[in-house]
Amino acid sequence: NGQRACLLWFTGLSGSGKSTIAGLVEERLHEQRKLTYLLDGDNVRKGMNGDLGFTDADRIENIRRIGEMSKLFVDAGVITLSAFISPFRSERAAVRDLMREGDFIEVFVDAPLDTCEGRDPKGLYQRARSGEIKNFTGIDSPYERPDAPEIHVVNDGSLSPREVADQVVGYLRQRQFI
Ligand code: GGZ
Repeated sequence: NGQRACLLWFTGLSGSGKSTIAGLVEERLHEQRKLTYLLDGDNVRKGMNGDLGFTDADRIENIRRIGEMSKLFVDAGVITLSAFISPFRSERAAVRDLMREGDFIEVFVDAPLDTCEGRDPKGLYQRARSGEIKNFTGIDSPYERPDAPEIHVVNDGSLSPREVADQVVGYLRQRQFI
């Protein structure tokens, strides 16, 4: 299709808005007739990675497989948006190393833990606080903030999700991906 493909890798806490922002970026890309695919927990953890849970080892394997899968999509010329907590720097770096220089765009969706916990759309933080869910990111499992993401957006409620998504779109324009 002649388009320049890349991998937009959204990382952040549960409830930070990764999937929402990625979905809104995708809408903008579709307006430009771009071919895209959004990978997130809803379509990956239920299927391909249905055998994995949330221990450190399982998260590492989750991200490894998603990285490989994302690379295949990018090879096929698809602008790929992957939205996973991906809490560990080393695993994000490993995905970056799979990709050609410049094709990996790390998007840090930054929202304070308090804000994410306040949103708690699935009630998971509450269950983590009560001890019903173990190894919950931000509660009893670590999140390593990116040191040098290509894009750092703050999604703490001060901007609308649309405005945050358009910051990502602005980067893609500036870099002439779109
Ligand atoms: C973190 C968990 C957990 C634990 C279930 N820790 O906000 P959500 O619900 O819809 O998205 C979260 C999703 C995280 O899966 P990822 O594949 O993105 O994680 S990782 O990159 O770390 O492998 C959350 C839900 O699964 N969830 N249990 N213990 N999030």
